Amino acid sequence: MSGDVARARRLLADAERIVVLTGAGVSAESGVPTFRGAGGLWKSHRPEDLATPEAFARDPRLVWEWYASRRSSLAGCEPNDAHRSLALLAFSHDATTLVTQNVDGLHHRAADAVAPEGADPAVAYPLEVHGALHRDRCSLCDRRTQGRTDVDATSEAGIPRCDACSGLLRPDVVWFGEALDAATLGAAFQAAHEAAVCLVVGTSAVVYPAASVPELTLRAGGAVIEVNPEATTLTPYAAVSLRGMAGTLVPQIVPAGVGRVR
Ligand code: BV8
Ligand code: ZN
Repeated sequence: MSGDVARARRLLADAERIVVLTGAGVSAESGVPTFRGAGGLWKSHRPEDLATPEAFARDPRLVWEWYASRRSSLAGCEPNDAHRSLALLAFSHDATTLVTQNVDGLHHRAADAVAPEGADPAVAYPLEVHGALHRDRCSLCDRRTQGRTDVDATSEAGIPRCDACSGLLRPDVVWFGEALDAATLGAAFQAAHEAAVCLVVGTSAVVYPAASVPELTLRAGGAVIEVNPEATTLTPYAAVSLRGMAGTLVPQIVPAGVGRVR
């Protein structure tokens, strides 16, 4: 085991409170394209240009085409060992808060899959600061419903409408320029401030305010562990920065004996 992996394991094992921030990279090995990686670009559009309320107002059909294709490709994706190990960490270390920027729901599915006998899977459900792609939200009355899997985005007429008010439905995700849910973000920031260790897995750490999570831990005197095949802007501030894939490294650094419910 490399010295850095051992150091990361020790930091996590000794941490009184842990906050974990994940990004698209934690789901890459599950087949979910990242935002800024090679497979991340979508046709000729940049996510930053499509994931905005302006784009939806301008061309709801195009935005739904992108989200409907992401929703249907997610149906074939399974959680990977990184999702499962992070869920086991939350079950075995009860002062662990998972925070994800992802909208793919794979952390929830991992928690449901690995929950020890008698444990409440919600213990390992993450704070989803950017919402969830499997839910729809009415753009008029804000009503939330289970996401439609039969969206026909080939024409404006095929875009789903709210059963209650006939408003256009949208994916229940936070777009660029939109505020995050204050309670969810507040809980993430609280956990970050109190954490002895912030484990950052698979994020380029460019999107705010989510990227403030590790910064808050550092500012409060905590340590950052990073897992990413590439260096990021966070790397110089990390106590340990592990170069590699989440599915390989996260199971190695989550403390031994993980999975025993305390
Ligand atoms: C806000 C949901 C204010 C949608 C997402 C100018 C104008 C307007 C706003 C701004 C501006 N400048 C800055 C801003 C703020 C803006 C922002 O930060 N922009 C960035 C681009 C500079 N933020 C916002 O707009 C936020 N809102 O500020 O509101 C406000 C306040 C009050 C009232 C009104 C308004 C909202 C941001 C949320 C946007 N929504 N997602 C959707 O999913 O479609 S963000 C999107 O990016 C995803 O959630 C994604 O997770 C997130 C971050 O990206 P990453 O997860 O890091 O993914 P990325 O591809 O970048 O990196 C993947 C990493 O994994 C890489 O480092 C790679 O090396 C690594 N990797 C790859 N494979 C693996 C791996 N790691 C490990 N293992 C592997 N196998
Ligand atoms: Zn409605």
